[in-house]
Amino acid sequence: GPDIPESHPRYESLLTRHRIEEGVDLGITSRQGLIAQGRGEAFDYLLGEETIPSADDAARAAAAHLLSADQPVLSVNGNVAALAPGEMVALAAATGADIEVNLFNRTEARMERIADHLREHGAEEVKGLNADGRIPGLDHERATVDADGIGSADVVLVPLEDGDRAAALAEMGKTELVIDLNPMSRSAQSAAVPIVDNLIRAVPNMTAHAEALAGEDASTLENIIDDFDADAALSAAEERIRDI
Ligand code: PTJ
Repeated sequence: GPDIPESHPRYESLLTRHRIEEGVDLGITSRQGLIAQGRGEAFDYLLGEETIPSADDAARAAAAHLLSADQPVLSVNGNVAALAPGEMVALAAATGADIEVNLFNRTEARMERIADHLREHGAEEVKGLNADGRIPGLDHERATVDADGIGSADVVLVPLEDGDRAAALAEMGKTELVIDLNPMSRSAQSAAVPIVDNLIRAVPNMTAHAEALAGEDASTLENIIDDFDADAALSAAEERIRDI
């Protein structure tokens, strides 16, 4: 692993960078993923590198959505696989969701490496390799999904999603949960639940909320979902960024 002293003021950020670099070396993360990470870090810095209260509310609402869903799916790309593979497996276990590899720059080699990587981190079934479904309104490669995965899901978690695909999934009527550090990104704007937080913090936080809510009845979950206001969450994040 990296030789970074834990006392370093930017320990977490350096560790995260190392994971992304390693992801590229392993053929899991795309080179564009490095750029995406840099963009995310800038927003994280402006947010104070912490989970702000509105993002915690969003993580709880997202957990309630996953627990209430008929067919929830967690989408994993090259950045997510490098940064939080075990954490995604834990979230899937806590919510009963499926995991599907879904890439912006799709190559068979990267699909398979990511699926293997997830299995090494405890995933039992990894979807995405059948590629027998389509998201309407996108070009062939970017539209490809599994028919029995994202294709028929009612609730989808799309962390770090590209804006076009986020909009196309919302257009299909799916309830979209997005993790994105940029509250002004089109993905965050098209989400039913935008979680403006670092993936590294947001995924374990969602799992903790899901575990805490596991025994609740359907109407309690429904109230949590109804009380969540996406526009207010985006405004709160933007205010936090501007006020620093
Ligand atoms: O592996 P692939 O081929 O599916 O490609 C994945 C990336 C992320 C490279 C691809 O989807 C892409 O290019 O995404 P964008 O358009 O750069 O958008 C990524 C968004 O995620 C940006 O709004 C970033 O601010 C945000 N982001 C980056 N790192 C993090 C993040 N949000 C939360 N946590 C992060 N660690």
